[in-house]
Amino acid sequence: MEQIVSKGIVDSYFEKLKENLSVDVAIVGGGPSGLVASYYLAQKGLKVALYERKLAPGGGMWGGAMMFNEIVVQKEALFILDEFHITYKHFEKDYYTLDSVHATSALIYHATKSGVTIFNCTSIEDVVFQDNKVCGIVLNWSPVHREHMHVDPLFIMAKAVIDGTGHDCDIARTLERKNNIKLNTATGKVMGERSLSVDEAERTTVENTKEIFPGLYVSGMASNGVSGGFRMGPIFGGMLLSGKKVADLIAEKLK
Ligand code: 48F
Repeated sequence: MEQIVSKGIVDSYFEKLKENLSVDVAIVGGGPSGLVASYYLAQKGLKVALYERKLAPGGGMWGGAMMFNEIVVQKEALFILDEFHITYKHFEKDYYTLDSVHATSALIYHATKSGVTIFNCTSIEDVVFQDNKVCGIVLNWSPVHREHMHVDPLFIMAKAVIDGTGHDCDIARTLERKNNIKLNTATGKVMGERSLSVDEAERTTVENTKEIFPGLYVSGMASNGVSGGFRMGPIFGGMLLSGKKVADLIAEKLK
């Protein structure tokens, strides 16, 4: 019995890992924008793997605001909530509230159900850079990073990579720091996030969602971090719409 349990887990995990050594799209970060992007890409028949450094994907969505587990979404993004069968209620004007735990778990459930493979406890520390293009990611276990262990990583090849790492825009920063290149931003560099301005930030999150270097796209708060946009706090319509936009851009490119 003990051997069956261990063998079942080891065999099926390694099968999953081997199947995903090369993917169409590798998504770094399991926040709302990354999860929504993964779902729409998988729905279009693409092979998608999502890497999350924490135990649970969901990023900044579980906690609502100040741990009040409710979030706000505006009318424009309701079609995405409907697609994920998420329940919401009207609050005021064009704004709706929803339970953040219900919403986050629904994003994860429908992403995986549509064929996305999620690798949790996995940190992406670099990209594969060939012919002046991002063509994969460099990964290791999160505890290896946390303990500063001197252990070499492995690589996953991908036709497109999404930096969905939130406020840190970790992948874009690493790419810029290591390679003396120009990003597709106003300064050619990671411009850094600005202070809070909800309306402006919600709009620019979607506008700033784009390919910032051949092979590397940004979504969600990483888009604003890279292009110098504002932060917005616990309103999530922009994050969801950004995930949908980056999926559409990549699907069009890979067609
Ligand atoms: O920050 P996060 O939720 O990303 P998002 O999709 O959404 C932002 C909102 O949650 C919120 C906001 C409001 O509207 O401003 O912050 O832009 O999730 C990013 C995820 O990426 C993971 C991190 O643990 C988090 O779950 N992550 C960050 N760096 C890495 C990573 C990395 N190098 N490798 C793997 N995962």
